[in-house]
Amino acid sequence: MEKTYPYIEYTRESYPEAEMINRSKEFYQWMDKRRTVRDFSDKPIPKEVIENILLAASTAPSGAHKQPWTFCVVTNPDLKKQIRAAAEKEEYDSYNGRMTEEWLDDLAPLGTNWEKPFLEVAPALIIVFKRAYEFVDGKKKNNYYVTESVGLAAGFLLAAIHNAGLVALTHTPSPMNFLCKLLARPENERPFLLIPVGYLANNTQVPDLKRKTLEQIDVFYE
Ligand code: IYR
Repeated sequence: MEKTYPYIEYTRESYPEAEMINRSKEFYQWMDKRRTVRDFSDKPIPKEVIENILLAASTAPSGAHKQPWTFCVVTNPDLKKQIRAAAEKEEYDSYNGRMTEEWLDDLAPLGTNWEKPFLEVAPALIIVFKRAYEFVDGKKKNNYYVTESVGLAAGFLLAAIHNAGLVALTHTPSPMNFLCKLLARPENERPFLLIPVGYLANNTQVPDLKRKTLEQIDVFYE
């Protein structure tokens, strides 16, 4: 049995140092414009845009190239309503007893609460599932570094959404098992993130938060 991939030539253009510095800076400044938002317009987004965003997410590296992810895209209003109801039920319990005082204190500046209107307003909800394992010919097959892989794909997904001129929220209703049932997912899939996507609503405000400085995040060993 053939066990290796065929290998193909791969080249990648590189840039003179000055251009590289410029490109890296511009990319950082463009990424820095991405903000998590909770206010979406209900304007629909073209399906082709979502498909391209998912394809971009799926270029992420993954353990043994298993690509252990499934992206469920919910645009159906009835289903969005059911997801909102189920998420709010869990969130209500979380905000009213399940979350620690410290956690609630940490969230207070963001002004979040158990109400999640964006789950109905945003034109699309992308629910990222991690595939704990696969079934191949009726046999269980392992996936590797599943959380790392799916985290990387989710990062690529957020960058692709930003690139399309759309906005997103990385939402983590907790617990989120209700999504397995509502979306009728197979037993090898676990919900990872729920990402509402859409156009930014008019007159949106975001907290004026500051990102860590380079000095706070880097340690160079030269
Ligand atoms: N999942 C809850 C609580 C929440 C938790 C964190 I950490 C946040 O950064 C924001 C919210 C919610 O969605 O409200």
